[in-house]
Amino acid sequence: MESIKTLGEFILDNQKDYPDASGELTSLFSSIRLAAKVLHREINKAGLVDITGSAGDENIQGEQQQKLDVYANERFKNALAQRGVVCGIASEEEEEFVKFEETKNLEGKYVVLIDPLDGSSNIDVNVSVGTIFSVYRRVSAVGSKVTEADFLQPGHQQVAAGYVIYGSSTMMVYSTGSGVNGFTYDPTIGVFCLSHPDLQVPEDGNIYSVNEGNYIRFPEGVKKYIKYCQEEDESTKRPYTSRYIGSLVSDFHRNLIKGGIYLYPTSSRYPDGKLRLLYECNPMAYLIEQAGGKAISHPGQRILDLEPSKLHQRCPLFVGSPNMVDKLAQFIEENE
Ligand code: AHM
Ligand code: MG
Repeated sequence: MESIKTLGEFILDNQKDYPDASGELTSLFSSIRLAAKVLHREINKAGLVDITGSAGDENIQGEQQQKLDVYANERFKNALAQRGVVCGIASEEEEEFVKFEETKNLEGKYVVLIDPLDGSSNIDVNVSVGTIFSVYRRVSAVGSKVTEADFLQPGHQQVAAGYVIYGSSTMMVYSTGSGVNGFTYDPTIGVFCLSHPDLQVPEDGNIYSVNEGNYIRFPEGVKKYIKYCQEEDESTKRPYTSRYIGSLVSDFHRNLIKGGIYLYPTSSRYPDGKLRLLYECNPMAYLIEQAGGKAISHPGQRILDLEPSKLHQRCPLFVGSPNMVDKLAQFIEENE
C-alpha cells in the first residue's frame, strides 16, 4: 500500500524547508483545518436539520445570508481567534473587519480574509460550496491593534491562500507560494490526505464557465469571446464545453484540474463585476498563478496587482488556463 501523507505531516515537512519559520503559519492552518472539518460535518447533515435556508438577514452587499453562512462565519472566526497568531480577520459576511484584542492576538503577525461559505445559495439544492481564505502579514506594528491597512493590501502580498471545497469529497487546496497542493478529507479517520500534489493548470483547455444568462449585459469583447468558444474549429478543439455551477470554488476547481476559463465580467447589473477582490478574486488569482495560470480583471491588469481601496470592493474576474485568458484579453482589447 502506498504511504499516505496527511495535511499535518505535509505542513510540518515543508516547514523544515524554511529555517526561519516559527510555526505560526502551521498553527494558523490548523485552525482553518479544524473549522473546515466542522463545516464538512454540518454541510453533510444540512438537509437533515434546520440549518439550511435563509437566516433572514442581508449581508452588506444586500444578499440574503443563508443560515450556514452565519454558522461558517462564526466557526472560522472562533477557530482563527483561538491561537495567538492572527490579529484580526475580514469576512465577506461582515461589514467591518474584526479585531482580535486579546494580548496573544495583538502579538499575532497575520491577518486572514475569508469568504466562509461561498456559493451558499446552492446549499438547499445539494450543490458543492466552498470556503475561500487568504493570509497576509500585517503591516501595522506587532503588539498593536489591527488596522484597515492590514487588510487593504494588494494580492501579490499574500503569504498563503486556499479554499476548501465541500463536494462529493471535501478537499482543501492551498499554496504558501511554492506551488499548489490538494488534500482530500477522509471522514472515517478525520484527516486530510495529500491527493493532488503540485497541481498545474493545463496551458489550454476546452471549458468556459460563465453565467450566460447575463450575456446581453456583457461588454462586446466578452460577448465575442463567448461566440468564439461556441464556433466550430477542429484545429482548436472548438466548440468548447460550457460548464457553470454558479459556485466559484467548484467552477474554479474543475477548471484548475481540467483546464478552462472562468469569467465574471462587468455587466449593466454589476458595473464593477460581482465578485469581491479581497475575499474571492485575490486568493483564486494567487492559486492559479502558483499553478501556472493567469488571472486578470482587464487586459494587462493582473488581479494580484490591483490596489484595494475598500474591504468589499468588487472587480471583474477572468481566471484559468493561460492561453485561454490571453485569448479572451485579445478579444476585449480588440473591441474597446
Ligand atoms: P456569494 O459569495 O454570495 O455566494 O456569491 C459568489 C458566487 C460565486 O460562488 C459564483 O461564482 C457567483 O456568485 C455566481 O453568481 P451568479 O449567480 O450571478 O452567476
Ligand atoms: Mg462569495
